[in-house]
Amino acid sequence: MYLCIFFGKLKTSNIMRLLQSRFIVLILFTGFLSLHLSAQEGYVPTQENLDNREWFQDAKYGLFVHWGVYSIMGGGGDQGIAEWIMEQKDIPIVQYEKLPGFFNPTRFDPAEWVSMVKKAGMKYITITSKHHDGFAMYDSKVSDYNIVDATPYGKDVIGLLKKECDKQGIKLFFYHSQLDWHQSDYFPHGRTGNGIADRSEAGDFNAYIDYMNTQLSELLTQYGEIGGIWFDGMWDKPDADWRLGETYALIHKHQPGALIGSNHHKMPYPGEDFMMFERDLPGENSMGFNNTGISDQVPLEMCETMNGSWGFNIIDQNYKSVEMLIHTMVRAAGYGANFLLNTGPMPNGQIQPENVDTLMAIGNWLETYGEAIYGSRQGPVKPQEWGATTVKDNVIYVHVLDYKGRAIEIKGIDPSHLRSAVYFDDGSRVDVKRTEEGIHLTIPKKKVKSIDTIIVLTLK
Ligand code: JFZ
Repeated sequence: MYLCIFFGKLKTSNIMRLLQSRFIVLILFTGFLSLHLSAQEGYVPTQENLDNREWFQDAKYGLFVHWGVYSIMGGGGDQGIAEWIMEQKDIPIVQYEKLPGFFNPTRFDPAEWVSMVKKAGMKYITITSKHHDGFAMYDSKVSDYNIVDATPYGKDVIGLLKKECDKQGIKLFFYHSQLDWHQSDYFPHGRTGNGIADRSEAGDFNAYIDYMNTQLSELLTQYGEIGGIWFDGMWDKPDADWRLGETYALIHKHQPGALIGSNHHKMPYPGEDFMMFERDLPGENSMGFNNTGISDQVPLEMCETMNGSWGFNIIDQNYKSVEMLIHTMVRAAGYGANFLLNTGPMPNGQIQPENVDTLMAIGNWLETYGEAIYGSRQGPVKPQEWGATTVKDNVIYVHVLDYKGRAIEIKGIDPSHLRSAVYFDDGSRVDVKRTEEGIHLTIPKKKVKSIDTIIVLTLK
């Protein structure tokens, strides 16, 4: 791109002459270099990676897990996001380092977790391997600040979970924080964590990136094939040289099939295999930080909390209803996006019972209606107030989530191309009217379902 813009301004006859100038060569070279360093330029996904992207889009629904030594604090009595407690309460590193000593999740039962995930209708898990507090929830050799070396529990929960996932056919992704409030080489500091009194006052950011890349290599080599890496935290130092190209190449070298995504709230950089939206439907920017467009190059995913926190919060009872969460999942599917629903396990290793109930209820719904979600892609009509559409082969699923009594308009469908239009529930025929631009669907009151009235349009 740099080259195109540069050359675009010059006549070709002048280019060779200009190139003879070493100065220009130097400029071009630095241009290449900074592009190279900013992302994995020229990245071409392998066939395996492309297949995994298809798998990912078919999967549609996964469990996000925020679990770390912060879980012990349970949000500290505040309503906020509990995994940020170190920074919210400005807990000095030396004090925070006491937490691993109390982390003993004796009730952690990976088989129970994964069975729950399966019953919930979820196809993958994305778990925090390291959050912003810098504590590795797995067996890391490059730092003792990890679950095996620093906790009385002493077991690698990531490894145990991975084994169980393999057994039960669930893919495992790792959330990995680039931001690190604990590592001394994470310097200069970024936008956050500046109230933590004993953070280092000098450090070598390049050494930090080396450390992070080594930890990533551990995650990519110790546990067999993983689903991918979910990055977060670059936004803390937007202008730093994160050496993304190197990190992404390293991941794709170790595991060409692994999908990389990053929560940087920008359009995907070269080397990234999916785009994510945090607590927002793609393109809707209700949070104020998702103001980029929607990529049509890579799969999409949105993540959402069940209450207001990612990590376990002992006081936050503000749970979203089953209906609300299903609606979000359906609307996400209507954008072609996956739904990654979060739980923050308790410090004893169990999942909050309230969350289990919610997950089971959604799983129940999916048992009946999953056909209209799994394996689907974005339908012909973008999500509207009334609902969303998904499509699979020659079938369009019209998900009516909020029927106001007005006809539902589906543009671009000629009634003569319709083989049938029926209710998902009982196969009875739906009232279809031809309009100038497509069709109108009207639903009698008695056919309206409380969560989602699904109409199945089969094309010839
Ligand atoms: C991030 C994490 O900070 C959070 O703890 C959680 O893991 C979530 C899934 O991802 O959330 C963000 C992302 C970006 C900003 C703040 C929080 N930001 O841009 O300030």
